Amino acid sequence: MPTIVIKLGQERAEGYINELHKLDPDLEIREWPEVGDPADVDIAMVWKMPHGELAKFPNLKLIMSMAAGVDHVLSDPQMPRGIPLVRVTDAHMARSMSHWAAMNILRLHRETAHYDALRQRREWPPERAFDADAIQVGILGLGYLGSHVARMLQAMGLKVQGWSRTAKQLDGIPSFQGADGLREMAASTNFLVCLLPNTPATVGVMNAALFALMPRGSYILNAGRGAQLVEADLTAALNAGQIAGAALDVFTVEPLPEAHPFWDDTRIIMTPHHAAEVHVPAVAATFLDNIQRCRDGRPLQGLVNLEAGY
Ligand code: NDP
Ligand code: OXD
Repeated sequence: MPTIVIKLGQERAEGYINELHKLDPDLEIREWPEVGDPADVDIAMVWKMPHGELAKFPNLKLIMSMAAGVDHVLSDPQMPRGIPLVRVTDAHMARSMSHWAAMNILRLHRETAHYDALRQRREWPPERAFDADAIQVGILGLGYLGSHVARMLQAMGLKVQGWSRTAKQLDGIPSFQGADGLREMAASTNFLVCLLPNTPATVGVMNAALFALMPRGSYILNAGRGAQLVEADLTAALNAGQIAGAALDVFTVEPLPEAHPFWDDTRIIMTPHHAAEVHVPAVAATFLDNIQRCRDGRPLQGLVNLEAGY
């Protein structure tokens, strides 16, 4: 039987532990930092494990990220090398990310913050029309989540295009690659949705130069990682009217520091890294399946390409 060490950010991991024990009551699961003898541990299930801790398990055979993103593991300078890393790919998560994107595109398009403010003042504004056909979504990252989001937005009747490292064949969704492709897509996108992984190549991808290519009065949505947005460039673009509003779920520093200017900026809709939720029973079942696969030497689900960094 494998021994699993589990660490779920700031939270207790009992939800996962219960689900794993429902599936296999014999599993030995130790919640960090109560790890016992580190030499017993062969599987690590982690979200935001403090750096340096994974290196303390000499017999580790598999690392499982309890998130879709793996930057929390790969940024650990002491991450043990040569051990497979798998991540969450969960249909429930993809659906809830799609809801986050749809909700915020519509909130920004329909200017709900403005109408909420009018309501507070008991003001009944003059009639006006909102043209849904004017929405052109561009998604940065057409991977597991980005492609689900693209299809859901398309099913809502929105025009959608996307940018990724490799070309995609998604019916009715133009696919762009490379620096030229990004510029071309930005020029015809007024709702830019970021669902990229955090890698050296994606840091700062949403910056003043990119905003300047977009039509005036465009919107930015980020549920990828905070590092992909140059936050000061967003504020400057909002002040200049180049960008009309934003919806952010991820930030350079999380939790967002109390003194951060975004807190008071009503042009920015904020959610606290809650865009997508996982379905714990489904994810626990996939993790258990991966443990079995690892033991049998079969291909793993959600295997991360360590070279690409996602
Ligand atoms: P995937 O690995 O399935 O998709 C990543 C996509 O980004 C792929 O299409 C990939 O291209 C593209 N990409 C990567 N690097 C580049 C690059 N340099 N240039 C252009 N495109 C690039 O990941 P997921 O869709 O599952 O998740 C994406 C990210 O979403 C996660 O890494 C995480 O940071 C974030 N996330 C945030 C959550 C939240 O609650 N806010 C929840 C879950 C995830 P290609 O297809 O060609 O490889
Ligand atoms: C993430 C997640 O990667 O919540 O942010 O899965």
